[in-house]
Amino acid sequence: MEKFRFLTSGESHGKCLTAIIEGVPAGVSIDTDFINSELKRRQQGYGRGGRMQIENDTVEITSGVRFGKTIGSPITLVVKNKDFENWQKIMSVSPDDSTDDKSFSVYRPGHADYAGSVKYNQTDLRNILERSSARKTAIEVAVGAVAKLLLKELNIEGKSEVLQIGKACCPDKFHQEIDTTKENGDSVGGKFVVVYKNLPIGLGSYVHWDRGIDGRLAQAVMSIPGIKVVEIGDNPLGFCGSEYHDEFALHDCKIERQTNHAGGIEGGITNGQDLVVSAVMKPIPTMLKPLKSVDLKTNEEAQAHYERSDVCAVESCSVVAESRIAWVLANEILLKYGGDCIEELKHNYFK
Ligand code: EPS
Repeated sequence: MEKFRFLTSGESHGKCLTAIIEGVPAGVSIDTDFINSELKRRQQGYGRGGRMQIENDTVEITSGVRFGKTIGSPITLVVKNKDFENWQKIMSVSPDDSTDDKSFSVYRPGHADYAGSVKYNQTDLRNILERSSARKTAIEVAVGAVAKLLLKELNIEGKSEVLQIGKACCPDKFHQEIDTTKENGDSVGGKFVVVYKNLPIGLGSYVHWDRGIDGRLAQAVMSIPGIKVVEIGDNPLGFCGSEYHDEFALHDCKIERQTNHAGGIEGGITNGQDLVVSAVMKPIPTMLKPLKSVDLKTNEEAQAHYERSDVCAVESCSVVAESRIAWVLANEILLKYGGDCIEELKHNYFK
């Protein structure tokens, strides 16, 4: 069930990225500077490639907001691709501009190239790269920032932290790990955690398989490009029940817990503890050190395609995950508490 809906469009080197959001109550304060600061956070992180020197992502809001507040109508967000200036002919809509420049036909193992080209019957892998690119997460972060602004009205905030890059588990080793990887012409992934505090008890449900908030969060985070593992709370593998489950105690007649192995969800429902979601991002499949592959045009073995890319994007990915989680939480809050305007939502929420 969705209260909030959004669709995005846009290719990595196309003119712009666009989102239309429906379902945000009227009266939510929209701070454009905040959205832009989230976009900036996503662009940062050690190990990003040359593209991030070109882009300076900022949002343009073209509908749904008036004098700094939502008015209940669909909100349209646009983030321009500055790099489009260099790609106008290559990404042209017109058949008259058709060119092989920047087309490629050797699959990158681990990328969407192979399965995407078979699925969509494309021989120019550029047509797969452009939308499968993580560039689209820029507009998703803008959408997530709107969800975060709604959550802020209810005093709910989240943050993320990188836990591991490659084999390095200690933050002061992260840069060195990325530098070494880059020198080797390779790429590297890692692990991050997102924590949201001050959530109400009762978001999600156990009554149907698709109502569990853990499942919804897992889907939202797993579908970020490059994510291969999502965990809620501590990985229970190897724990006994008596070690893993979070015992209840009474303190001044209030229920308290000393541990939060469950990560804030029991039975597919938020339980009032901090929500803890962690995820593992695989190494980016575009590498200077090419892997063995096949050229779909010649049907001969070849070295995988390389073009400008990132060595590591784990920090950016953690910002994207914060946004996706904000979206899921905002949707669940609207499902539970309802409200066509912020006053109605706050009345229902705080009563
Ligand atoms: C990406 C390739 C790189 C990344 C890009 C994702 O872009 P380019 O091919 O233009 O150098 O920088 O990420 C972004 C553009 C971004 O905004 O995050 C890919 O192929 O997935």
